[in-house]
Amino acid sequence: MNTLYIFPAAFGLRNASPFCLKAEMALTYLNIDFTIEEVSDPRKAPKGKLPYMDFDGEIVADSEILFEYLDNKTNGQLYQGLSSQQKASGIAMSRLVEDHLYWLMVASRWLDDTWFPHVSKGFFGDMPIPLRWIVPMVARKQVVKTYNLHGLGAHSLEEQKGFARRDLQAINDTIGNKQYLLGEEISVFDFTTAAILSGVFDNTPDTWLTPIAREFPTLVEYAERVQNKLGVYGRTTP
Ligand SMILES: N[C@@H](CCC(=O)N[C@@H](CS)C(=O)NCC(=O)O)C(=O)O
Repeated sequence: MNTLYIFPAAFGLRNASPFCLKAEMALTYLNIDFTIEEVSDPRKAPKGKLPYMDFDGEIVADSEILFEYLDNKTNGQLYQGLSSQQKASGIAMSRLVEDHLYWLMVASRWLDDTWFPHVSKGFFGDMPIPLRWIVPMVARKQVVKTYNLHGLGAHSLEEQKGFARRDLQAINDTIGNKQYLLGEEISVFDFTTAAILSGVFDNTPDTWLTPIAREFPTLVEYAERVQNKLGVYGRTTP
């Protein structure tokens, strides 16, 4: 029995975490049977974050470590056909989207006073009062702290928008006229990139990041192409 643990649906997203979505994409791509279990409190996860996976009692936590595990388990099917240069470009892109753009997406949801109520309702709305009031504020403080430690929190909103636009431009220019990041064939790095873009385009309502990303029609089409190809969507209704 293979079980993937992810967050419950929230603010228009069936799979609210890009790390969870990319894991789901990889499992689907490899035709691996799995069931999904929702976890509301990531502190219960082995590394305090989602996703993690249970393969018949063998626990694998972290989406990139899961990719390595799946690649080994399938005799190299996940990274199959990629040159070392393509793999290097893919890893570099993953770092850009997951260690930089991801945090701007988090800030656009959690740190914007007008958007935070959607986080609060989506993630904590089922809690009993007074936890429903207290826990979101505590969690938000933790996000503020992490964002400041990352360094992005030192910048004005306009400067953060500038960073976001340059990240998105870089993804846009990497795709160029190709169907996918690395060429005409889908690769594991498209799961990582499209999962983040789905989180930017499909959270409802738009955050401040969404219209910046929509300045790049290539990215809108690309995110759809990857999700359509796999039949795995970040949003609630495909
Ligand atoms: N490096 C991890 C990152 C996972 C991650 O950051 N997950 C977030 C959700 S998008 C999480 O569980 N956050 C909960 C927390 O930090 O308390 C991976 O690739 O799986």
